[in-house]
Amino acid sequence: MRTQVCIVGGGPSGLLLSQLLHLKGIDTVVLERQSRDYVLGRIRAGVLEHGFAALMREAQCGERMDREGEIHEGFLIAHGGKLDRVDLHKYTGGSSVIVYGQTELTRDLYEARERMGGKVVHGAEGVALHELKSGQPYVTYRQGDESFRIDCDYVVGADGFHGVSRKSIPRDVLREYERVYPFGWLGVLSRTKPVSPELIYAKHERGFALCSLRSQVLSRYYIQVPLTDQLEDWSDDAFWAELTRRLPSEVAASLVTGPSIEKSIAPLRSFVAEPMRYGNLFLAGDAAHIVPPTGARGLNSAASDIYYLYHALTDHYRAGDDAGLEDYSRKALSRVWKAQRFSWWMTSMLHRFPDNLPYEDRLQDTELAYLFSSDNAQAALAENYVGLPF
Ligand code: RFL
Ligand code: PHB
Repeated sequence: MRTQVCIVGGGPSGLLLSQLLHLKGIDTVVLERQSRDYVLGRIRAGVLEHGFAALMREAQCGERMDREGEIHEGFLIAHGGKLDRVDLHKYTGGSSVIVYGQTELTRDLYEARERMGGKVVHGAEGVALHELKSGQPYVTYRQGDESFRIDCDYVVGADGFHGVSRKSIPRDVLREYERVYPFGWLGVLSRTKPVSPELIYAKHERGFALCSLRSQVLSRYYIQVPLTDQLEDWSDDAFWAELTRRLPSEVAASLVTGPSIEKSIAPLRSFVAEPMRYGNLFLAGDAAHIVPPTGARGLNSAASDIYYLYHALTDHYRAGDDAGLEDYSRKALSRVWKAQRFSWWMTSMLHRFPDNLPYEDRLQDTELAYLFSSDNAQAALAENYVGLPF
């Protein structure tokens, strides 16, 4: 098989790039290890920046997002018995975020790829990248008993944190920066009315909690848990009881509980791999960087990579201009690090750190006290939360 751009990974990054390039007449093949149902079963992000939404529309995949997604002009932070609101709209000159689940967005991308005859291979096993430094890279994989080879101009590694693409870059070229947090998030999806029309991030002495949603009938809640906790340790009843303890009483009083539809534990990690290009391989999304979910930046950071890569590849194929490809890693990383900083800051401010000195606990409280006493501090939070420009 031959294609122009071989994309490893059929998550949101890979599918969005494939769809955007297709509309510019650039041929791609997407290789995904899992089945479509498996990918759609992973409950992840819920908050989208407008830059991401604009890219979905450009990819002709924004219709359902615009119909069913909710515009959120602010969110709440519960701390020290108070419930304060961050007014995104006021502090960003009228901007906001869109609440629309990653599952739905990925479904829209799959459907668009199918409608336009895009080639997405599921169940691609043993994907391996070859000759990345030569002008003739190729990718091999197995499907069942059969082996395949795809010759291409470029390989895009959009295969997430555990993918093979980043690992194909020699150790002496790649530099990795990492911070692993001493806790995870236990998440529950339930078919219940959300406790609040806007998201609530709650700092509590027992640990962080987040009240989020997918729609007015579908709620998504998280609580901070120790890394040693297992899913089996958490019955639905135990989850609701702990969430209730961590919310202000007036919020807890209106919490509607119900059976969990999905329950999972995600460890929290900050990670960046540099550079994001090696020869004819370009990394994008979680394959190159991970943030703790506290600032809702993960998927949005992936979107900015895709934006840069989409324009760089279009300039290459349409105008013979390689400036965008040459500058991709630098440009992408400059925005990636800002999302890292913001996610680290939100995480540090809102979680309970078991090894904190009492001094550090007081600083954490002071960070919040300062935030809600300063318009400038709230404006800084707001401009990062709605997304820095691409
Ligand atoms: P993905 O989604 O991990 O997709 C990568 C795909 O590659 C496939 N793959 C392979 N395919 C072929 N060969 C191989 N060797 C392969 N290895 C892997 C995988 O099966 C998979 O389908 O990466 P992508 O596309 O870069 O997308 C990134 C996002 O998924 C991620 O950043 C977000 O979900 C992070 N995130 C959030 N981001 C936000 O912007 N806003 C949020 O509100 C938000 N909430 C979250 C989150 C992530 C969470 N978890 C579980 C980590 C909440 C949570 C709980
Ligand atoms: C979610 O709805 O899954 C979600 C929302 C906001 C975050 C993280 C996750 O910061």
